[in-house]
Amino acid sequence: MDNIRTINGDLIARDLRFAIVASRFNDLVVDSLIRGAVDALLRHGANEKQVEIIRVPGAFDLPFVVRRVATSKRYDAVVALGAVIRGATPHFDYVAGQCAAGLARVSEETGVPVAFGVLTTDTIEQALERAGTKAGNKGADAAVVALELANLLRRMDV
Ligand code: INI
Repeated sequence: MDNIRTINGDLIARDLRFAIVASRFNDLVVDSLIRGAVDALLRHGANEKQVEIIRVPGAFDLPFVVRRVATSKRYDAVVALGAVIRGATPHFDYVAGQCAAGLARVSEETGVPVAFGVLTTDTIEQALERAGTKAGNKGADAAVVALELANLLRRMDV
């Protein structure tokens, strides 16, 4: 193991630029995810000029806008934030499924890291637990992943 070259992305924001693309739907939850993401980036050395926040109506609308953001060449990584909360109909499955699949596709096809910070929960309580209360803040977690992936890409020579 000692002789095997290992490449890791570090967690230093340096001169990297980040877009946080976040939905307004369930904004009580999503606003906390945004606060967590911004706080994580700033605490890892970013300044406020390195971060931009773009709001979209709902989680279903994230992939469309994230694709435009990712192809703009203005950002090293994207943090996609939202909250899809199950209701009485199958609507949840369409919104959550298309959102997750669309974001994965954008990341793969553009080569720009897109961290998935979209909560998919059965209840509002479960969402709030993951937005800065007892289960942490998934917005902050996604921001750290975006940071690591952006640094990893810079370090990889492929
Ligand atoms: N959008 C969400 O972000 N979360 C939800 O829970 C949600 N539900 O349940 O309907 C939701 N719907 C709106 C959707 O994302 C789009 O904005 C809409 O369909 C227009 O494209």
